[in-house]
Order: sequence, then structure tokens, then C-alpha cells
Amino acid sequence: MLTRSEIDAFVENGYIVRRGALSQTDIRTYRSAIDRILHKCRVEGLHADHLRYIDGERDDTWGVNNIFHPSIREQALVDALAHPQILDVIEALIGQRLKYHLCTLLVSSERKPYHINWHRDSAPDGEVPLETLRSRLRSHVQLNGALYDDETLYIVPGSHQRELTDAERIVIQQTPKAAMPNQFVVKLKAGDIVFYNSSLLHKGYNPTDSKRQTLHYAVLTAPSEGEPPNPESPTSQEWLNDPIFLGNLPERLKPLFDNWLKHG
Ligand SMILES: O=C(O)CCC(=O)C(=O)O
Repeated sequence: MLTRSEIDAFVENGYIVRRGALSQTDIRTYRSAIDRILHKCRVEGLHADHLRYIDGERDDTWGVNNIFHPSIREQALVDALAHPQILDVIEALIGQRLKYHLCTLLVSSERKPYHINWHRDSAPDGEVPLETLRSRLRSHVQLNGALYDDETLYIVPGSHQRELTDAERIVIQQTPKAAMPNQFVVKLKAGDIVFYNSSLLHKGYNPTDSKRQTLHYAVLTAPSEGEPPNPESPTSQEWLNDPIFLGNLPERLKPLFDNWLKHG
């Protein structure tokens, strides 16, 4: 499914782009599903606690979290995680023992400009010990799957496997939206998918307010077979434990959610 050089590039640079991964039919199906979700969120006022808000004020949104919540769930977007152009790539990058992590949408805001700070997902200030970064080279995959042309994701290639430079630290601390040395804009056409390491320094910026509907999913490696289930897990996202949801999962996704339910 992936060439050795694609896997090496994911480890070395922290990302790979797969061009034309989604067909025109996929794009149409996912766009319609997202239109229905956005109508529920923006017009009917559903799911308000799960939206990503500009400046924290609940008047404009740039993303929808927890899209498998029953109030907005669209089976096509559940099935999308099992799309061979997504799941086969994830397996090639990090192996077959997988755990669901998140399924989210990134969308263009309606009124306010979208520009978020440089960060690593696990550390908004970017400060993560080298040993931790190195342990995460093949521990997870995050993806942005574009349904419209999307030039919103800015990254610093290679930054996932090293600590911040002094220049990067100054940007994050003093001007966290400003240009970063060696920044790179990930330019996606509709149907392209970028698979990346979420420890990369990255930010989102949509200077032209261009229309955006992008799948933003992430999967982790699961703990090993012998690892005992977490007795506490999981209390959040209780809807993922719903037999109807679990019964309708594509077969290939069942172990990912089973591992989420076992280990949180
Ligand atoms: O807009 C984007 O593509 C980046 C989103 C992002 O950085 C995040 O969800 O943490």
C-alpha cells in the first residue's frame, strides 16, 4: 500500500500527502454528510458543547468534535475511517494494533477569520522532552482529508522529532501566529489526504476564508495484548459504548473501538 520511502518520509519529516486518495463519489458523499451535520450544529443548535469556537466565543465555529455522537452521527463518516485509502495507510505507518482516538471535522468559519497559534497537539507551548518525541515517531497517525482544496494546515517539517529551536520558542512565546522558520503550507486538492505526526509544530490559518470541509481523524497504536484493561476507562464519549453504534461498525473498525473501550 505504501512504499518504503513514504514510510521513511513519515518518520523523518512527520507527514506524507496521498494525492487523489478519495474518489469523486467519496467526496460527494462526505460533503453531503458534513452539510447535514453543519445544519444541525449551526441552524438547529445541536452539539454546541462539542464545537471548536473562534476566540472561545460561541458565535462562530471552525470545527466539530465527537462527530459520532448520536445527535449528529452520519454513518458515511464512520465508514470513512475504514476507507482503505485511510485505514490501510494508517496500518502501513504504525501497524495493525490500533485504537480509535478522535474523529472531528475542520470547516471554514462563517464570520471571523480562522488563525490558530503554532503548537504541538500534546503541548500548546511546544515543550516536549526529546525522549518523548522520539517515542512517538510511530505511535499514532493524524490526518486531514480535504473535501475542498485546502491550504490551511501550516507545519514545520521534521519538528516532531526534536525539541524547539530558540527561534521557534520565541515565536510561540511572543508572536504565536507569526511566520515560523522553515514553515511549509500543506497544499491539498479535494480528495488529497495528509497523514501526519501530531507532535509536528503546526497551526491552522485560512487567510482567504476559502470554503473548508476536511476530515480530521486520529488513531493510536493500542496497548499490547497482555496489557490489562484500564479499570477507569472510559467515562467520556459514552455513546461509543452504544450497541447500535458498535453493531453498525465496519468489521475492520471493531478492534479500534474495542481497544478504546478497554483502554480509554
Ligand atoms: O486547521 C488545521 O488544519 C489545524 C488544526 C489543529 O491544529 C488542531 O486541531 O490542533
